[in-house]
Amino acid sequence: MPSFHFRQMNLQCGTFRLVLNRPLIMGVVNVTPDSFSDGGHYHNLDAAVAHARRLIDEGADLLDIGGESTRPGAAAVSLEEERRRVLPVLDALLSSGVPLSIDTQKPQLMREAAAAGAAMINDINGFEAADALQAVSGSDCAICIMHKQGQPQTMQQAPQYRDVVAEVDGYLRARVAAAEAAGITQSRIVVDPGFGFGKTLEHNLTLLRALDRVAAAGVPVLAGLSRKSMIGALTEREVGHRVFGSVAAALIAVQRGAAILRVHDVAATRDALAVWNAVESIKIKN
Ligand code: HH2
Repeated sequence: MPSFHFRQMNLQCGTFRLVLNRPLIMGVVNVTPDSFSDGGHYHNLDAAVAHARRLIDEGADLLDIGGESTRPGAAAVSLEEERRRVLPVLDALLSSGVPLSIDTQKPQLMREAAAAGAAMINDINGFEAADALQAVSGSDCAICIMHKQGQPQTMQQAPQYRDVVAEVDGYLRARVAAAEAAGITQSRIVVDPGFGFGKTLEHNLTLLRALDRVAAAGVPVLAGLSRKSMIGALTEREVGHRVFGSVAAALIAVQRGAAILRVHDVAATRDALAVWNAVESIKIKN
């Protein structure tokens, strides 16, 4: 197994400095009525905060709070509504001791979240909106740059690549360069191939198998495979029954260099990583 250079990396993440000498778990907190994985479960403040605290107890190293579903066909959410969903949850969790990421495509909300204490901004749109990079460059937030092809409403209709790994890797490298040009140092940047975002099952599997090529860009890689339709297609399970398949995919991702796993099932992922970490750190006598 190759030894990945993420082991020597640190990530500046707001006031936190994360040492990436083991894979980290990012727990998903969807404050939405319609997310594909858990829509409606944690839609109000109390339920979202209680869920977030449970994920921390289960071993989440950081949390990703989102107020707009990105599943194909999801309704667009206004800035006002997304702000109303997300910022109170962020505020309530500021003292929780873990870095808080905000999952948004809206530059104005990025700005407000950074000012309110977010440690990371996660943008499935790769910070392509006008002003998105500027919205975060003056802060100390980390950024997660994700690849997608097309727009969420239609992205799964006919995704096409000549070479999915080269194209995703090339896109992410170009966006890292754009972020650096906007004043964001590499020590604040994470990249994500965007599993399920404008990709067929074959594209997703090819990317997962070759994730180390994306990791070779030298920036930590975040992988979001949890409960996704690729896991459903492979296991023939409904979304609430994809934990085993998701954990298998998460382990494959860390073996191929993922530094951060974005997951719904924190406890299960934590146990799997405990086994993986023990095997990785055992000293072999010869
Ligand atoms: N996946 C989802 C949302 N945000 N961000 C990153 N960086 N990577 C991902 O793979 C990713 C993401 C979709 O999952 P979920 O939040 O559970 O669903 P929904 O978008 O329906 O809220």
